[in-house]
Amino acid sequence: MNAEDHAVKSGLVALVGPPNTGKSTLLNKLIGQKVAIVSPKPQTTRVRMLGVVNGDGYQIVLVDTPGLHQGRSVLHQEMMRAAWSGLADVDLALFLVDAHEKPAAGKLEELCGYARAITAPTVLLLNKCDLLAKDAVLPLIDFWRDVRDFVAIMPVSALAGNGVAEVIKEVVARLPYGPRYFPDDIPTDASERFLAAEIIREKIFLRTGQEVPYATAVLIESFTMDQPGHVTINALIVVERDSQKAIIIGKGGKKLKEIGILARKEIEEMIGARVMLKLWVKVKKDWSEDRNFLQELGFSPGP
Ligand SMILES: Nc1nc2c(ncn2[C@@H]2O[C@H](COP(=O)(O)OP(=O)(O)O)[C@@H](O)[C@H]2O)c(=O)[nH]1
Ligand SMILES: [Mg+2]
Repeated sequence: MNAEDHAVKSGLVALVGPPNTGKSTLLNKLIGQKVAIVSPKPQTTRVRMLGVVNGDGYQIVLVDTPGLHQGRSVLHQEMMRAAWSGLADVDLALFLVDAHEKPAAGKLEELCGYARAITAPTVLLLNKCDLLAKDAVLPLIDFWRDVRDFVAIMPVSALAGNGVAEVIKEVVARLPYGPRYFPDDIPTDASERFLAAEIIREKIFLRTGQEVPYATAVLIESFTMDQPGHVTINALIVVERDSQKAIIIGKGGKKLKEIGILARKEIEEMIGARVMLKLWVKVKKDWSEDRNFLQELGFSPGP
Protein backbone atom coordinates (compact mmCIF):
# COMPACT_ATOMS: atom_id res chain seq x y z
CA MET A 1 0.00 0.00 0.00
CA ASN A 2 1.44 3.43 -0.80
CA ALA A 3 0.77 6.90 0.55
CA GLU A 4 -1.61 7.67 -2.30
CA ASP A 5 -4.13 5.21 -0.92
CA HIS A 6 -4.53 7.31 2.23
CA ALA A 7 -4.16 10.87 1.12
CA VAL A 8 -6.14 13.21 -1.06
CA LYS A 9 -4.81 15.74 -3.54
CA SER A 10 -4.52 18.89 -1.47
CA GLY A 11 -2.68 22.17 -1.31
CA LEU A 12 -2.63 25.93 -1.28
CA VAL A 13 -3.60 27.77 -4.44
CA ALA A 14 -3.39 31.56 -4.74
CA LEU A 15 -5.75 33.71 -6.79
CA VAL A 16 -3.74 36.68 -7.99
CA GLY A 17 -3.96 39.39 -10.59
CA PRO A 18 -4.74 43.08 -11.00
CA PRO A 19 -7.82 44.59 -9.33
CA ASN A 20 -11.23 43.88 -10.80
CA THR A 21 -10.27 40.82 -12.83
CA GLY A 22 -12.74 38.54 -11.04
CA LYS A 23 -10.63 36.84 -8.35
CA SER A 24 -13.28 37.05 -5.64
CA THR A 25 -16.02 36.07 -8.10
CA LEU A 26 -14.02 32.97 -9.05
CA LEU A 27 -13.38 32.12 -5.39
CA ASN A 28 -17.12 32.20 -4.67
CA LYS A 29 -17.88 30.17 -7.81
CA LEU A 30 -15.29 27.52 -6.97
CA ILE A 31 -16.56 27.19 -3.40
CA GLY A 32 -20.17 27.23 -4.51
CA GLN A 33 -21.19 29.93 -2.05
CA LYS A 34 -20.37 33.53 -1.40
CA VAL A 35 -17.50 34.05 1.01
CA ALA A 36 -15.67 36.92 -0.65
CA ILE A 37 -17.24 40.29 -1.36
CA VAL A 38 -17.42 41.48 -4.97
CA SER A 39 -18.07 44.85 -6.56
CA PRO A 40 -17.60 46.49 -9.95
CA LYS A 41 -15.04 48.81 -8.34
CA PRO A 42 -11.34 47.92 -8.12
CA GLN A 43 -9.68 47.27 -4.77
CA THR A 44 -12.70 45.78 -3.06
CA THR A 45 -10.65 43.00 -1.47
CA ARG A 46 -8.22 44.32 1.13
CA VAL A 47 -6.90 41.38 3.10
CA ARG A 48 -5.93 37.85 2.23
CA MET A 49 -8.67 35.30 2.77
CA LEU A 50 -8.94 31.54 2.44
CA GLY A 51 -11.67 29.57 0.74
CA VAL A 52 -11.84 25.78 0.79
CA VAL A 53 -13.05 23.67 -2.13
CA ASN A 54 -13.85 20.11 -1.13
CA GLY A 55 -14.36 17.35 -3.65
CA ASP A 56 -14.03 13.66 -4.19
CA GLY A 57 -10.37 12.94 -3.51
CA TYR A 58 -9.21 16.54 -3.25
CA GLN A 59 -9.21 19.64 -1.10
CA ILE A 60 -8.12 22.92 -2.66
CA VAL A 61 -7.34 25.71 -0.20
CA LEU A 62 -7.67 28.94 -2.17
CA VAL A 63 -6.05 32.19 -1.13
CA ASP A 64 -7.95 35.25 -2.40
CA THR A 65 -5.67 38.28 -2.49
CA PRO A 66 -6.09 42.02 -3.01
CA GLY A 67 -5.40 42.99 -6.62
CA LEU A 68 -1.82 43.73 -7.61
CA HIS A 69 -1.52 47.46 -8.21
CA GLN A 70 0.60 50.45 -7.32
CA GLY A 71 -0.39 52.94 -4.64
CA ARG A 72 1.25 55.13 -2.09
CA SER A 73 -0.72 55.06 1.16
CA VAL A 74 0.12 52.72 4.02
CA LEU A 75 -3.19 50.95 3.30
CA HIS A 76 -2.05 50.32 -0.28
CA GLN A 77 1.32 49.07 0.86
CA GLU A 78 -0.37 46.76 3.34
CA MET A 79 -2.74 45.49 0.64
CA MET A 80 0.22 44.69 -1.58
CA ARG A 81 2.02 42.99 1.28
CA ALA A 82 -1.12 40.90 1.83
CA ALA A 83 -1.21 40.07 -1.89
CA TRP A 84 2.42 39.00 -2.21
CA SER A 85 2.45 37.19 1.14
CA GLY A 86 -0.60 35.29 -0.06
CA LEU A 87 1.72 33.90 -2.72
CA ALA A 88 4.40 32.65 -0.37
CA ASP A 89 4.56 28.87 -0.18
CA VAL A 90 1.61 28.14 -2.44
CA ASP A 91 1.62 24.97 -4.52
CA LEU A 92 0.12 26.78 -7.48
CA ALA A 93 -0.98 30.26 -8.51
CA LEU A 94 -3.98 31.14 -10.64
CA PHE A 95 -3.14 34.43 -12.36
CA LEU A 96 -6.30 36.17 -13.56
CA VAL A 97 -6.45 38.80 -16.24
CA ASP A 98 -9.48 40.55 -17.69
CA ALA A 99 -9.42 39.15 -21.22
CA HIS A 100 -11.91 41.62 -22.61
CA GLU A 101 -10.05 44.71 -21.41
CA LYS A 102 -7.28 46.08 -23.60
CA PRO A 103 -4.70 47.55 -21.24
CA ALA A 104 -2.76 50.70 -22.10
CA ALA A 105 0.86 50.09 -23.14
CA GLY A 106 2.39 50.95 -19.76
CA LYS A 107 -0.22 48.90 -17.91
CA LEU A 108 0.48 45.86 -20.06
CA GLU A 109 4.16 45.97 -19.11
CA GLU A 110 3.17 46.19 -15.44
CA LEU A 111 0.84 43.23 -15.91
CA CYS A 112 3.54 41.11 -17.58
CA GLY A 113 5.90 42.09 -14.76
CA TYR A 114 3.47 40.75 -12.17
CA ALA A 115 3.05 37.51 -14.13
CA ARG A 116 6.83 37.03 -14.25
CA ALA A 117 7.27 37.88 -10.56
CA ILE A 118 5.20 34.90 -9.41
CA THR A 119 7.65 32.18 -8.45
CA ALA A 120 5.09 29.39 -8.01
CA PRO A 121 3.94 27.32 -11.00
CA THR A 122 1.20 29.46 -12.54
CA VAL A 123 -1.97 28.83 -14.51
CA LEU A 124 -3.09 31.84 -16.53
CA LEU A 125 -6.85 32.36 -16.50
CA LEU A 126 -8.20 34.61 -19.24
CA ASN A 127 -11.34 35.69 -17.40
CA LYS A 128 -14.51 37.42 -18.60
CA CYS A 129 -14.45 35.43 -21.84
CA ASP A 130 -18.25 35.77 -21.90
CA LEU A 131 -17.58 39.35 -23.06
CA LEU A 132 -15.14 38.27 -25.75
CA ALA A 133 -15.60 37.20 -29.37
CA LYS A 134 -14.49 33.57 -29.86
CA ASP A 135 -11.79 34.48 -32.40
CA ALA A 136 -10.21 36.95 -29.97
CA VAL A 137 -9.11 34.17 -27.60
CA LEU A 138 -6.36 32.51 -29.67
CA PRO A 139 -4.32 35.70 -30.26
CA LEU A 140 -4.46 36.35 -26.51
CA ILE A 141 -3.18 32.88 -25.74
CA ASP A 142 -0.36 33.43 -28.27
CA PHE A 143 0.56 36.70 -26.63
CA TRP A 144 0.67 35.34 -23.09
CA ARG A 145 2.56 32.21 -24.06
CA ASP A 146 5.61 34.40 -24.74
CA VAL A 147 5.37 36.32 -21.46
CA ARG A 148 6.38 33.48 -19.16
CA ASP A 149 6.18 29.75 -18.83
CA PHE A 150 2.62 29.02 -17.64
CA VAL A 151 1.64 25.48 -16.72
CA ALA A 152 -1.62 26.11 -18.59
CA ILE A 153 -3.56 28.96 -20.18
CA MET A 154 -7.33 28.68 -19.87
CA PRO A 155 -10.17 30.93 -21.04
CA VAL A 156 -12.91 31.12 -18.37
CA SER A 157 -15.89 33.10 -17.20
CA ALA A 158 -15.95 33.24 -13.42
CA LEU A 159 -19.32 34.95 -13.52
CA ALA A 160 -21.06 32.50 -15.84
CA GLY A 161 -19.10 29.53 -14.52
CA ASN A 162 -17.70 28.61 -17.95
CA GLY A 163 -14.48 26.65 -17.72
CA VAL A 164 -14.59 26.51 -13.93
CA ALA A 165 -14.88 22.70 -13.76
CA GLU A 166 -11.84 22.49 -16.06
CA VAL A 167 -9.92 24.79 -13.74
CA ILE A 168 -10.63 22.49 -10.80
CA LYS A 169 -9.45 19.52 -12.86
CA GLU A 170 -6.24 21.29 -13.88
CA VAL A 171 -5.54 22.40 -10.29
CA VAL A 172 -6.17 18.95 -8.80
CA ALA A 173 -3.84 17.40 -11.37
CA ARG A 174 -1.06 19.73 -10.23
CA LEU A 175 -1.51 19.29 -6.46
CA PRO A 176 0.56 16.91 -4.35
CA TYR A 177 -0.96 14.19 -2.18
CA GLY A 178 -1.51 15.39 1.38
CA PRO A 179 -3.97 15.69 4.25
CA ARG A 180 -7.26 17.53 4.28
CA TYR A 181 -6.25 20.76 5.99
CA PHE A 182 -9.79 21.81 6.90
CA PRO A 183 -12.93 19.91 7.94
CA ASP A 184 -15.27 19.28 4.99
CA ASP A 185 -17.94 21.72 6.14
CA ILE A 186 -15.82 24.83 6.59
CA PRO A 187 -15.77 26.98 3.42
CA THR A 188 -13.46 29.71 4.75
CA ASP A 189 -11.05 30.55 7.55
CA ALA A 190 -12.68 33.96 8.05
CA SER A 191 -14.79 34.50 11.17
CA GLU A 192 -18.48 35.45 11.01
CA ARG A 193 -17.44 38.76 12.56
CA PHE A 194 -14.99 39.47 9.77
CA LEU A 195 -17.45 38.36 7.09
CA ALA A 196 -20.15 40.61 8.57
CA ALA A 197 -17.80 43.60 8.34
CA GLU A 198 -16.97 42.65 4.75
CA ILE A 199 -20.65 42.40 3.81
CA ILE A 200 -21.28 45.89 5.20
CA ARG A 201 -18.25 47.17 3.29
CA GLU A 202 -19.53 45.57 0.10
CA LYS A 203 -22.88 47.36 0.41
CA ILE A 204 -21.00 50.65 0.87
CA PHE A 205 -18.95 49.85 -2.24
CA LEU A 206 -22.13 49.16 -4.17
CA ARG A 207 -24.15 52.10 -2.86
CA THR A 208 -21.71 54.99 -2.81
CA GLY A 209 -19.59 56.48 -5.56
CA GLN A 210 -16.26 58.13 -6.16
CA GLU A 211 -13.79 58.11 -3.32
CA VAL A 212 -16.16 57.10 -0.51
CA PRO A 213 -15.67 53.29 -0.69
CA TYR A 214 -11.90 53.70 -0.63
CA ALA A 215 -12.08 56.00 2.38
CA THR A 216 -14.23 53.55 4.32
CA ALA A 217 -13.37 50.86 6.85
CA VAL A 218 -15.78 48.78 8.92
CA LEU A 219 -15.13 47.55 12.44
CA ILE A 220 -17.45 45.19 14.30
CA GLU A 221 -17.60 46.53 17.83
CA SER A 222 -19.84 43.83 19.22
CA PHE A 223 -21.42 40.65 17.89
CA THR A 224 -23.58 39.00 20.53
CA MET A 225 -26.12 36.22 20.56
CA ASP A 226 -28.81 37.74 22.83
CA GLN A 227 -30.99 34.66 22.66
CA PRO A 228 -30.96 31.55 20.50
CA GLY A 229 -31.42 32.59 16.88
CA HIS A 230 -30.99 36.30 17.56
CA VAL A 231 -27.79 38.28 17.15
CA THR A 232 -27.14 41.97 17.79
CA ILE A 233 -24.27 43.56 15.89
CA ASN A 234 -22.83 47.01 16.49
CA ALA A 235 -20.67 48.08 13.57
CA LEU A 236 -18.60 51.19 13.20
CA ILE A 237 -18.17 52.65 9.72
CA VAL A 238 -15.01 54.73 9.67
CA VAL A 239 -14.42 57.41 7.03
CA GLU A 240 -11.74 60.03 6.58
CA ARG A 241 -13.78 63.24 6.27
CA ASP A 242 -17.04 64.84 7.40
CA SER A 243 -18.20 65.11 3.78
CA GLN A 244 -17.88 61.32 3.37
CA LYS A 245 -19.79 60.76 6.59
CA ALA A 246 -22.59 62.93 5.22
CA ILE A 247 -22.69 60.92 1.97
CA ILE A 248 -22.89 57.57 3.76
CA ILE A 249 -25.62 58.77 6.11
CA GLY A 250 -27.55 60.46 3.30
CA LYS A 251 -30.56 62.76 3.47
CA GLY A 252 -32.49 62.02 6.63
CA GLY A 253 -30.34 58.92 7.17
CA LYS A 254 -31.75 57.28 4.05
CA LYS A 255 -28.52 55.94 2.57
CA LEU A 256 -27.29 54.43 5.83
CA LYS A 257 -30.64 52.77 6.34
CA GLU A 258 -30.47 51.27 2.84
CA ILE A 259 -26.94 49.96 3.44
CA GLY A 260 -28.08 48.55 6.79
CA ILE A 261 -31.07 46.69 5.33
CA LEU A 262 -29.05 45.13 2.50
CA ALA A 263 -26.25 44.09 4.85
CA ARG A 264 -28.58 42.76 7.54
CA LYS A 265 -30.40 40.47 5.09
CA GLU A 266 -27.16 38.98 3.86
CA ILE A 267 -25.67 38.56 7.33
CA GLU A 268 -28.87 36.82 8.44
CA GLU A 269 -28.54 34.42 5.54
CA MET A 270 -24.90 33.75 6.33
CA ILE A 271 -25.31 33.00 10.03
CA GLY A 272 -28.83 31.60 9.89
CA ALA A 273 -30.18 33.83 12.64
CA ARG A 274 -32.20 37.03 12.99
CA VAL A 275 -29.93 40.04 13.16
CA MET A 276 -30.32 43.46 14.73
CA LEU A 277 -27.70 45.55 12.93
CA LYS A 278 -26.73 48.91 14.36
CA LEU A 279 -24.49 51.05 12.20
CA TRP A 280 -22.49 54.03 13.44
CA VAL A 281 -20.44 56.38 11.29
CA LYS A 282 -17.31 58.03 12.62
CA VAL A 283 -14.68 60.28 11.06
CA LYS A 284 -11.10 59.22 11.63
CA LYS A 285 -8.79 61.38 9.59
CA ASP A 286 -6.02 59.48 7.76
CA TRP A 287 -6.98 56.05 9.13
CA SER A 288 -5.45 54.50 6.01
CA GLU A 289 -2.05 55.78 7.16
CA ASP A 290 -2.48 54.49 10.73
CA ARG A 291 -0.72 51.13 11.20
CA ASN A 292 -2.36 50.42 14.55
CA PHE A 293 -5.80 50.97 13.11
CA LEU A 294 -4.97 48.79 10.08
CA GLN A 295 -4.04 46.03 12.50
CA GLU A 296 -7.49 46.29 14.06
CA LEU A 297 -8.90 45.80 10.57
CA GLY A 298 -7.05 42.51 10.24
CA PHE A 299 -3.79 43.47 8.56
CA SER A 300 -0.85 41.66 10.12
CA PRO A 301 1.46 43.74 12.32
CA GLY A 302 4.21 45.89 10.75
CA PRO A 303 6.52 44.98 7.84
N1 LIG B 1 -18.74 39.74 -17.51
C1 LIG B 1 -18.04 39.23 -16.51
N2 LIG B 1 -17.85 39.95 -15.39
C2 LIG B 1 -17.12 39.41 -14.39
C3 LIG B 1 -16.55 38.11 -14.49
N3 LIG B 1 -15.88 37.85 -13.35
C4 LIG B 1 -16.04 38.94 -12.55
N4 LIG B 1 -16.79 39.88 -13.16
C5 LIG B 1 -17.18 41.21 -12.63
O1 LIG B 1 -16.00 41.99 -12.43
C6 LIG B 1 -16.13 42.82 -11.27
C7 LIG B 1 -14.98 42.59 -10.32
O2 LIG B 1 -15.08 41.30 -9.77
P1 LIG B 1 -14.33 40.89 -8.45
O3 LIG B 1 -14.53 39.43 -8.24
O4 LIG B 1 -14.66 41.82 -7.30
O5 LIG B 1 -12.80 41.16 -8.89
P2 LIG B 1 -11.47 41.13 -8.02
O6 LIG B 1 -11.17 42.57 -7.70
O7 LIG B 1 -10.44 40.55 -8.92
O8 LIG B 1 -11.74 40.30 -6.80
C8 LIG B 1 -17.51 42.49 -10.67
O9 LIG B 1 -18.43 43.45 -11.11
C9 LIG B 1 -17.81 41.12 -11.24
O10 LIG B 1 -19.19 40.86 -11.33
C10 LIG B 1 -16.78 37.36 -15.72
O11 LIG B 1 -16.33 36.23 -15.91
N5 LIG B 1 -17.52 37.98 -16.69
MG1 LIG C 1 -11.49 40.71 -4.81
